[in-house]
Amino acid sequence: MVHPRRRAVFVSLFAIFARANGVGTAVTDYAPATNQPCPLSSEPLIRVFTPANQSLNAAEDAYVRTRLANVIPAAYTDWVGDGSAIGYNLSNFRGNFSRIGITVSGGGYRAAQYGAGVVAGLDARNDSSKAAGTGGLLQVSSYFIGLSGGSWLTGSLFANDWPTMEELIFGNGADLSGWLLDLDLAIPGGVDVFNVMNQYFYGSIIWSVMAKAAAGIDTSLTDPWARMISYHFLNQTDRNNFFTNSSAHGAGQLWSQILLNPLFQQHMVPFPVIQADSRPVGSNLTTLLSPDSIVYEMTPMEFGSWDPNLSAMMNMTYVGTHLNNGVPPNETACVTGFDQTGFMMGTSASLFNQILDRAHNTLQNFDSSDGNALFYVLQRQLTEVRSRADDVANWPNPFQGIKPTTFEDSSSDYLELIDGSSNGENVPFGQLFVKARALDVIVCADGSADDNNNWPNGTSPLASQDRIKKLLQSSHQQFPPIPGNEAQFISTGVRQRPTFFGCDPQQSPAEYPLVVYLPNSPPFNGKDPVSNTGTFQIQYDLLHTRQFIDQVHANVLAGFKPNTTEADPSFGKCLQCAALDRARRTVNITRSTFCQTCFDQYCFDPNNPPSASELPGRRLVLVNPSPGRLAQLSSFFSREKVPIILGFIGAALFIAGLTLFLVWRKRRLQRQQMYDPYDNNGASIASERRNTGPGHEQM
Ligand SMILES: *[C@@H]1O[C@H](CO)[C@@H](O)[C@H](O)[C@H]1NC(C)=O
Ligand SMILES: *[C@@H]1O[C@H](CO)[C@@H](O)[C@H](O)[C@H]1NC(C)=O
Ligand SMILES: *[C@@H]1O[C@H](CO)[C@@H](O)[C@H](O)[C@H]1NC(C)=O
Ligand SMILES: *[C@@H]1O[C@H](CO)[C@@H](O)[C@H](O)[C@H]1NC(C)=O
Ligand SMILES: *[C@@H]1O[C@H](CO)[C@@H](O)[C@H](O)[C@H]1NC(C)=O
Ligand SMILES: *[C@@H]1O[C@H](CO)[C@@H](O)[C@H](O)[C@H]1NC(C)=O
Ligand SMILES: *[C@@H]1O[C@H](CO)[C@@H](O)[C@H](O)[C@H]1NC(C)=O
Ligand SMILES: *[C@@H]1O[C@H](CO)[C@@H](O)[C@H](O)[C@H]1NC(C)=O
Ligand SMILES: *[C@@H]1O[C@H](CO)[C@@H](O)[C@H](O)[C@H]1NC(C)=O
Ligand SMILES: *[C@@H]1O[C@H](CO)[C@@H](O)[C@H](O)[C@H]1NC(C)=O
Ligand SMILES: *[C@@H]1O[C@H](CO)[C@@H](O)[C@H](O)[C@H]1NC(C)=O
Ligand SMILES: CC(=O)N[C@H]1CO[C@H](CO)[C@@H](O)[C@@H]1O
Repeated sequence: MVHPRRRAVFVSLFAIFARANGVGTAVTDYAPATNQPCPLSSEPLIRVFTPANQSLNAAEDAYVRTRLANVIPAAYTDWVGDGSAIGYNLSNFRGNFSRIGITVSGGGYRAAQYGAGVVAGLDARNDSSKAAGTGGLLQVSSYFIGLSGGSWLTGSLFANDWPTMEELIFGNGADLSGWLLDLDLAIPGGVDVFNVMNQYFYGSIIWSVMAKAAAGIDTSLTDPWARMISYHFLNQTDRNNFFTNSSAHGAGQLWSQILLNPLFQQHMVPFPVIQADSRPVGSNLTTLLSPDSIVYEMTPMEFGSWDPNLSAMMNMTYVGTHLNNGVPPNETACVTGFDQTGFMMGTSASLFNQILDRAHNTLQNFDSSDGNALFYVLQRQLTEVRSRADDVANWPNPFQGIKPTTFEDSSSDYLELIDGSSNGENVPFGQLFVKARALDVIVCADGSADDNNNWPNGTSPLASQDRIKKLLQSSHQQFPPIPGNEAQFISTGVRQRPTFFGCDPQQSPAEYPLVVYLPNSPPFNGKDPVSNTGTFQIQYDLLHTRQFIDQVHANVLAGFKPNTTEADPSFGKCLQCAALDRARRTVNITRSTFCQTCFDQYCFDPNNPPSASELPGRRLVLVNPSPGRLAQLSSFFSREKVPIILGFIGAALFIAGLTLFLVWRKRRLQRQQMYDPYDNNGASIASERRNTGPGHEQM
C-alpha cells in the first residue's frame, strides 16, 4: 500500500497531469479501476467445469467458427489456388478446413524476433513468402499463442491490429514506430542508471506502478518490467517521446479490448492466447517448477486454466477482482483495467523468482548493468509501495474456494504467476492441445536456447509431451510421436530443419494434431547465423534485427534439400499439404502423390528416423553482425560499468549511496534545461554490450 501522505501527493499530481494532458494519455492509466459495479449475479464472472464437460467460452467458439466458415475458405483459395499444384481439387474439400494454431516460444528478444521472422515467412502479405508458397499459412490459422518473449510478439501483433512484421518491427512512418530494440529494455538511456534519461524513464515507470499500488493492488518487479516491455511492443512510444511523460506509453491498453479492434471484429485474425505458469502460493520456489503446478492462459475473453485440477475460467474484463466461490465481496467490489496488455506480456515473462539472488542483491543471468538497473528499480519501488511477493506477478485470485480438493491455490487470496516456461515447457503447446479447441495442425516456432550455441534441442516439446502424458490425458489431445530424448533430437537433425510430427495417426478423428516444427536453426545455405543470441540480450542494434528477421524468413521459405545447402523449391507446397492433410482425412480424399513425396521428406517416422548428416555445412556459432564497433567501444564501456558494480559491494551501502545520489540528482535535475535525447552516446554504447551466455531460463 502507498503511504497515506504519499498517496495524497501522488493523487493530486495525477489530477494535475490528467487535466493537462487529457484522459488516456498518462502513464498512470496503468492503474486498474476499483470499486466498480459487478455484473448481475445472473452473469457469473467465472465458469467452472471438468475435463469431461470442458467447453470453450461461447464467444471464442463463435469467433473461431465464424472465421473458419467465412474467412478461411477464401484465404485457402488465395494460398493454394484450386489445389491442383499439390494434387488436389480444393472444391472436393467442400469447405472442410483444418483448425490450425501457431505457437511461439519464449526466449526474450531472441524469441520475439525469431517468431516474427517465422510469421513474416508464413504471411501472404509478404511478396517473397507468397511467391515461395509458405506465405498464406498465417491467413488460414485459427489460433496464435505466445509465451514470454513469444507473448511480446503476440501482444504487439494483436494490440496493433495485425500489421505486417515489416511495419511492426521497423515502423511505418506513421502510427507505428517499430520495436526500438536498439534502446535497451532496462537501461534505454545508456549504461549509467543515474543519467538524466534513465532517471526520467524510471520515474515514469515507477509512477505507473505507484498508481496501480494506490488502487490497493499489490505490485512486484513484474510491474515495472511490464511497463518497460510496453515501451517497445505497444504503440504510443517513439524516439522523440521515449524519455517523456507526454505519452501513456501503452498504459491503459487492455487485453480485453483487443476484441474491439477492426480486423478482429471482421474475424480477419486468429484468436490470441498468452500463457503463464504459477508458483504454488507460499512455496517461495526459485527453481524449475514441477509439472503439476497450474498453467494459466490469458485470452482477450478469459483468464484461467484447462488443467484438470482447476478447469475454471474468469471473465477477462474483470480480472483483478478477488472472488470467493465465484462471488465478489459486494456488488461494487469489481476491478477493471487490471488486464493491461503490458502486464499480460510481463506476467508471461516474469522469470524473476528464478534469478533474483537475495543473498547478493542481484538479478542473475542478465548482463550486470541490466540486472543492476532492474534491481535498482525494484528497490526504489519497494520504498514506495507494499509487495506481497516481489519476484512474481501478483494476481488477485478469482478462484479462491474453487475445487478445494485438487486446486493447489484454492485457499489463497492471490495467485503467484510466473514465466510461462518455468515448468520446462518453453513452447506453449498445452493450450493448443486442449480438447475443446479441437486443433488439427499446430505450427511451432521454437526459439529456445537449449544448447551452448543457443539452439533448441527438443527440451520443450519433450517436456510438453511428458506433461500431457502424465497429467492431461483427460483434458488434452495426445502429443504426436517425436524423438525419444534430446540426444535423438540432435542426432536425427529434426532440430535443424522443418519437421512434421504425427503425419499418420491411427484413429479417426486423429488422436493427436499434426505438428509442424520450425526450430530456430542455422541458415540452410551455410551462412553464419545471427539468430542464436542469448536470452538475456535485451538490446539489438537495427542492423542486427534486420539481418535476424531476414535470415529467419529465408530459412522458413527454404525448407531443406537433403545432403545440400540448397533451398527446397517445393517446401511452400509441402506446407500446404501439411495444412490440408487432416481435412483431407476428414473428407476421405486420398493423400496426393505430390503430398506423399513431401511427407516422405518432412515427416518424422520413429521407425525410420532421419539423420543430422543430411544437413551438411551448417554453421552453429553466432557471428555478431557488428563486431567492429563492439571492440572499439568495449574499453569505454568497462570504464562506465565500474561505478555501478562498485555499488553492489554491499546492498546496504548501495541503497544508502543511492538515496544520497537521488537527492543530489533531483536537485541537479531541477536546474537542468531541456535535453536532446539523442545528443548522447549512452544508447550507442549500450548497443555494443556483449551477448550473455546461454541460460536455461527462458523469457
Ligand atoms: C460440469 O460438471 C460439473 C461436475 O460434474 C458441474 O458442477 C458443472 O456445472 C458442469 N459444468 C458445465 C459447464 O456443464
Ligand atoms: C473440381 O471439382 C469440381 C466439383 O467436384 C469440378 O466441377 C471441377 O471441374 C474440378 N476441377 C478440376 C480442375 O478438376
Ligand atoms: C494504439 O493502440 C490502441 C489500442 O489498440 C489503439 O486504440 C490506438 O488507435 C493505437 N494508436 C495508434 C497511434 O496507432
Ligand atoms: C514523469 O513523471 C514522474 C513522476 O512525476 C517523474 O519521476 C519523471 O521524472 C517524469 N519524467 C519526465 C521525463 O519528466
Ligand atoms: C515463504 O516465505 C514466507 C515469507 O517470507 C514465509 O512466511 C514462509 O514460511 C515461506 N514458506 C516456505 C515454504 O518456506
Ligand atoms: C464479461 O462480462 C461482461 C458483463 O457481464 C459481459 O458483457 C461480457 O460478455 C463477458 N465477457 C465474456 C468474454 O464472457
Ligand atoms: C465492497 O468491497 C470492497 C472491496 O472489499 C470495499 O472496498 C468496499 O468498501 C465495499 N463496498 C461496500 C458498499 O461495502
Ligand atoms: C539439451 O538442452 C538442455 C537445456 O535445455 C540441456 O540441459 C541438455 O543437456 C541438452 N541435451 C543434450 C543432449 O545436449
Ligand atoms: C518480406 O519479409 C522479409 C523478411 O522480413 C523482408 O526483408 C521483406 O522486405 C518483406 N517483404 C515485404 C514486401 O514486406
Ligand atoms: C544423403 O547422403 C547419405 C549418405 O551419403 C545417403 O545415405 C542418403 O541416401 C542421402 N539422402 C538423399 C535424400 O539423397
Ligand atoms: C473413403 O474412401 C475409400 C475409397 O476412396 C472407401 O473405400 C472408404 O470406404 C471411404 N471411407 C469412408 C469412411 O467413407
Ligand atoms: C466430413 C465432413 O465434415 N464433411 C462436411 C464437409 O462440408 C460439407 C458442406 O459444408 C458438409 O455437408 C459435410 O458434412
